Amino acid sequence: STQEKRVLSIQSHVVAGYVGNKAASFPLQLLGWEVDPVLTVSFSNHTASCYGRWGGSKFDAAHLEDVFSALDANGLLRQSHLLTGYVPGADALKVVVRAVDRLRAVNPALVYVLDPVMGDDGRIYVSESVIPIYKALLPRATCATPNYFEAELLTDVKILDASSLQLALRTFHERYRIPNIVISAVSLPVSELAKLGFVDASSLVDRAPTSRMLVCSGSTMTSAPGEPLTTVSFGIAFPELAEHYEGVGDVFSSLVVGRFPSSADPDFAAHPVSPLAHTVELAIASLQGILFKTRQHALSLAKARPDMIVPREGETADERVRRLRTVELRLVQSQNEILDPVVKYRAVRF
Ligand code: PXL
Repeated sequence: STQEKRVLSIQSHVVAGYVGNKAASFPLQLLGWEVDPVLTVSFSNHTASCYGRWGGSKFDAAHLEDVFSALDANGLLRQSHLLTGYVPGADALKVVVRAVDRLRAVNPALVYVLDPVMGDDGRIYVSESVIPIYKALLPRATCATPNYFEAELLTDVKILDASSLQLALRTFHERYRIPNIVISAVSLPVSELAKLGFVDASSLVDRAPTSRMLVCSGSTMTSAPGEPLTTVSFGIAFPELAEHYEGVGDVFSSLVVGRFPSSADPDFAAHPVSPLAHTVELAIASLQGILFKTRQHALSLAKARPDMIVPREGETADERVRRLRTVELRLVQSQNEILDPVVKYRAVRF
């Protein structure tokens, strides 16, 4: 029998810091989930350039195959939910495809949240040969959570404005028959937000006025297979932070799994936009809380550790900023924000 509220999470491991399974496990466990982590790599730290280097290895396809076949033989592939993230090689990702099919065979009601982790802001950090395999995986997923760059790679739609964002959401449903899609964040000028139905976009900016906002958007297919496509889609707009932290997307996809619509919970059916919109409002609210805590910590570190902000000899301005980027997400310190998020940014139906 299937085990409820148990998630198989196929992602990276890092010793120091919070990306991949290190970022996903704690929020999920705090929300009451059993987490079965499968590690795709075991590294010292994340691979973004701010650390200079990383140590450790990727696990190859044979290793993953061995892990999955032992789990299967022992009756341990009975999870209710599946989350996949950073899988940097094509052969390893092909093994994941077979694991998905095996999990679905055991549990036809499997909820699979696919985070097609490939890169960010124009930079790919996995082998490009994973792209066609993600395209083959998407029709097997219940929901995908690409960032805007990954959404562009998978839809061939360049997301520049309100209409291209809506086209990208629709293309996911049309091309991959995926029932739910969440594009985690697209940076749009405030003028584009009005076109998406945000009443007074400037009123959403609660910090220094800016001409750009981030929009997290989602869409659920409401038509039956074979019928003309109908969807309910939405966006949530929030101010963009100046700085960048690694692992934000991994925490986000873990919260989408952890808060995924459940027919047992009446709050989802009662949401004015859609069950998925309720999920994403809660996930964004938790992340905003985590980012606030992380930002406070970064600022106090910069004060207490002037070496992090005082220029070193021969160092460029970019290198100096990168030293601050080694600040990791404050997950352990953000338990209230994860458990009891305060929803400030609401979903608007497109
Ligand atoms: O956050 C994505 C991610 C996951 N896993 C590893 C990474 C990164 C991003 O840099 O390095 C190992």
